[in-house]
Amino acid sequence: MFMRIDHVGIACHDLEEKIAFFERTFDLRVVARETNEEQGVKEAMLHIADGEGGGSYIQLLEPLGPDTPVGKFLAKRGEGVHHVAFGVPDVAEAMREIGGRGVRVLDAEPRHGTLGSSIAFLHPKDMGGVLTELVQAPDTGDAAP
Ligand code: CMX
Ligand code: CO
Repeated sequence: MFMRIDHVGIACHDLEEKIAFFERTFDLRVVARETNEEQGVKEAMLHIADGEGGGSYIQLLEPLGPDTPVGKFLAKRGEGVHHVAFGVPDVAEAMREIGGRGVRVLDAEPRHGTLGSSIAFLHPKDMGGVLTELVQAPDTGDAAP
């Protein structure tokens, strides 16, 4: 079901400062910057590698306000790893299958993620304390295998 690690999401107070740190320290490159009002974040994706099912990234997240998932996380825990995101071939199917195994799926329907992806979250309390995201890469128009 999980094809790869799509990204690791890291919560930070200052997106530009954290981007500069990752660029100069790890030679990573920003491939997308977006504001996602629905998720309450300003974010950047830094490219790590390409694989068969799609790329893998570090996602840096700055909250749009204190009353957002990342804003609340920062207030409670400070900066650090916020979630792990797995690439799946079909997010709606993965939500159904995993939900049917007793894990709370936080989204009723897939939502819009970075770079045209479709995403959904699994409750950290049902995932060993790790907020977990499912990511279906955007349809590139290529024939599905
Ligand atoms: N990782 C692990 N545990 C987390 C967590 C996280 N990121 N966020 C919250 N928790 C824990 C809290 O520590 C708390 O545990 P305790 O009760 O033991 O203290 C519990 O979950 C409830 O936390 P809360 O602060 O009361 O927060 P809420 O219940 O209001 O919300 C969550 C938690 C996971 C349901 C909410 O953050 C959510 O819906 N997240 C999904 C959306 C999201 O995170 N979007 C931003 C990223 C967007 C992207 O990747 O594109
Ligand atoms: Co994410």
